[in-house]
Amino acid sequence: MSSSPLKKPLHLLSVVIPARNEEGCIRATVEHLHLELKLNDIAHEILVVDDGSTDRTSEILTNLQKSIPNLRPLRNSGENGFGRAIVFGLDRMQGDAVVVMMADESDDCRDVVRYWRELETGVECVFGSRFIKGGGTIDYPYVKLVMNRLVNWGLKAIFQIRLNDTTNAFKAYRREVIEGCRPFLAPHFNLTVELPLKAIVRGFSWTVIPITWRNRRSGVAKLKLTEMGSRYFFICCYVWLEKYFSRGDYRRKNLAAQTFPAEDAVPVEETAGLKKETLPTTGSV
Ligand SMILES: Nc1nc2c(ncn2[C@@H]2O[C@H](COP(=O)(O)OP(=O)(O)O)[C@@H](O)[C@H]2O)c(=O)[nH]1
Ligand SMILES: [Mg+2]
Repeated sequence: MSSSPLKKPLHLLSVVIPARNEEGCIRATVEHLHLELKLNDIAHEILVVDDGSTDRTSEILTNLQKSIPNLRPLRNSGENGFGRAIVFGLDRMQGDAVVVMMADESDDCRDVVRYWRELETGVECVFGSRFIKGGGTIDYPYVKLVMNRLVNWGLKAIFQIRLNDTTNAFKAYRREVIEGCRPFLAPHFNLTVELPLKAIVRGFSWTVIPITWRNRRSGVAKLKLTEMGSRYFFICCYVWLEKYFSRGDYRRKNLAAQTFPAEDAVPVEETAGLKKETLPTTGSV
């Protein structure tokens, strides 16, 4: 996708990392990320949002801040939850764009740099996919992988999108997208789908790049599919209803003033009174 001189230039990247009981890996996650961004001359702040850790996560972060001034450890004093923690960070970020990243070293810091470079071209959201050429996973638990492929296939079909890794939280957004997708309803892991689906449904531009993921080596995985299934279903229904029945009430207001050059603009097709989008993507999704 070509760059747009009209698009607001980016100066500061915020990385929001939810963390709960991650004493075994939080130091390495923050140190590696900071180093990678520094080496690539990307001005950044790292917001780690802890809400309810009972281990040394908080203490480690406070100590780490002495050597990494870009780190802002936050503690969500309200109700706990993965989604709530991320929104707590989004409410406090100072950057012009944000990458949501996990604390357990499953996401690759070099992909954060790639996200930033894509955002700099003018696109409003960058979605990584582990399931396109160039992407990959290491040690993905089999049951989760099967569920993941089924759910993502379903989302592709019902939202008519060419994105095959919607359910992964590790994605990048310009600030306008975050503001344009409020209010956020998902308090738990279901925020991982609310964010990208709403961004797409509300008309923000997006692109897909390959990313890699590896399973955690310390700590415990917190996602419980049995507890989250109905919550994912609820949030998908909510965004789907918005897409087809809200008559565009929540879509970004300045679609006509899209700052992409004509060849990159979001084509909007009128189909039986409904708006169908074909969004610009890279990769074979
Ligand atoms: N702040 C906060 N972070 C959470 C919560 N649940 C999970 N996380 C973090 O969210 C990320 C993803 O969780 P993880 O256990 O790796 O999920 P899984 O690998 O998909 O099972 C990790 O960085 C966790 O520390 C929560 O309730 N609050
Ligand atoms: Mg994980």
